[in-house]
Amino acid sequence: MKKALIAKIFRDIAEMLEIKGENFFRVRAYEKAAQNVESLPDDIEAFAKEDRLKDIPGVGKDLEEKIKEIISTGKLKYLEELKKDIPEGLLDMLNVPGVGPKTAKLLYEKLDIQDVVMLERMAHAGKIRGLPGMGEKTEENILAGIELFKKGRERLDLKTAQDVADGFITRLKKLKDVKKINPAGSLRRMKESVKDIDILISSAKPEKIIQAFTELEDVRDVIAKGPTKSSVLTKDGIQVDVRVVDGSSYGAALLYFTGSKEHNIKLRRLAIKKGLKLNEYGVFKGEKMIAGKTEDRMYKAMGLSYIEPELREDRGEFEASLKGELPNLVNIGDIKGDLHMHSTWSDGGSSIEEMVIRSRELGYEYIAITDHSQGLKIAGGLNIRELDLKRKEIERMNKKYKDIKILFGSEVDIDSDGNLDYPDSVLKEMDIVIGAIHAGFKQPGAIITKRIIRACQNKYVSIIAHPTGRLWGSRNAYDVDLEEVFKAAGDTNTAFEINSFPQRLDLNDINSRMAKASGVKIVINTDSHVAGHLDMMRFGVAVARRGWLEKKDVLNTAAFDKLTLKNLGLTG
Ligand code: DGT
Ligand code: CA
Repeated sequence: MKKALIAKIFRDIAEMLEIKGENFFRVRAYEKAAQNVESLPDDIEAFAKEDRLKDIPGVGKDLEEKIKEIISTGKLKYLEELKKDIPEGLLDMLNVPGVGPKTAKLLYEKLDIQDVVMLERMAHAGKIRGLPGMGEKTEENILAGIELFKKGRERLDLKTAQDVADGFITRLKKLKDVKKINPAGSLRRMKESVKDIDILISSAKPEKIIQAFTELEDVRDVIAKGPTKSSVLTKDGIQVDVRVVDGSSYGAALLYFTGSKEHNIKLRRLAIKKGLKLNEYGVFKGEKMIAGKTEDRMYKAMGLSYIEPELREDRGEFEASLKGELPNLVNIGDIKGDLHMHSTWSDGGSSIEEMVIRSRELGYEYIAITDHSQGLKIAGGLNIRELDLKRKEIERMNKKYKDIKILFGSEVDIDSDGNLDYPDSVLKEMDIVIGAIHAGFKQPGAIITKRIIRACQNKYVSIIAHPTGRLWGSRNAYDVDLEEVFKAAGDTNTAFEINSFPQRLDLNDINSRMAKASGVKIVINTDSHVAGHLDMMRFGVAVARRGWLEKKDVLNTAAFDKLTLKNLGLTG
């Protein structure tokens, strides 16, 4: 918990300094420190006790003192000082796509805009177009950005939801009267975004459990409280609902509260057709309860085989279950390697060796280090000379760590015409080439589609990364014709990525399923920028499962000598 707080304070400082127009390097120093603190594998309080804070990259004397202050007081005087000059609402405004520190500063100084609500009002009133360098188009962009910002706020990304749920479940599990406990709702179905968190408990003492739940440290408000259920808001304003049921109905309740609503409705209809009654307590034949304890028995009582939570969206799972044709979904344990990650060679925060060490801990057989390409200057893209040095480092690492194969690659920018950012002669020397779009998102659909198709046609491009470009809360998917693109992928044997980053999850569930139907192979990657990100793989796997993918549909479930990526193995 402390790590997240420290990282947040450092990021707030970085943004405040940026608004104040401070030196770029000071701003970056705080951002880097935030990233490095976050990715620490250990508890930072233990680190501080052992006097090892300075071992964290980017943390010197000054930041060490600041971390200590946050650990002991829960806040930082320096940030409180900065807040006197800059209203906190301005920081929130930076979360609106299209509003950077310079714009925020200008809006504040000229129009006294202090938060997103005022920003929206002024943009609607046409007051922003009068400022230097701004016009009607800027106003339109700001309003569109606010829409995205609001959408991002309405629902939580999957990782945040899971972290919050884990925090509650860990504490609730410690109560001695809790027999079983599970997340339910959209979180259990691993939907890419979650509105509120549902937790189901079986216990013989519901009132005691509910009382303890409402008294947990993270609870800010109790919205509703009854003998067997309660809803609360956390300190961050996230709603958590807990329900306590008897063990004999646990399966029925879990089924009901996992949803989706559409799945439930269809299930109840099916029960009626069979002359049965279904509710959150069980399946009944007349007055007699014939199932309720486990979900498996519930499904069986209705003549169905067990349906995994990720499939419960009424997207054909009943038909498949009745025919015995449900997919055997890919599991996190099937993943043998991660083929998209960055290192300190470009914009990552961990060295190649640190990435290797964490990947070995995860049990991977292979990874690809795929830093950005030369044109992407803001992300520290590598020029051709640097590529050579990087390759040598990878060779050294391969000698040092014999139990994992480290592939030399790059995430190569696809330019606005569909050309790749290195010449073929350079691409040819790589083990793996990932093509990705990083600019020109607003081009017409036909052009973006053509760009990606051209990249697929390059014989060295093995994978297209984050194929639709959407970024949670800040950027909609670009207008790309996936049907066309998947056709080209099939023709050229190019794999498509499911990017596991919670803000991306791109391809998403529906598009992944469509890729499979078009015969396109999928790779699930993390696109890690620090070693700690490698653990995000589970979110990409969740998307794949929601997309009905099996082990055989996902290339990086293969052992290294069976890896069938286009162009892999052509080089040394
Ligand atoms: P969310 O919270 O919007 O991300 O999505 P869910 O699926 O978690 O929805 P939520 O929290 O409103 O309800 C949890 C589950 O309870 C839902 O997945 C299915 C069940 N449920 C809720 N309302 C209804 C309903 O009106 N009819 C039926 N059949 N089931 C419902
Ligand atoms: Ca929910």
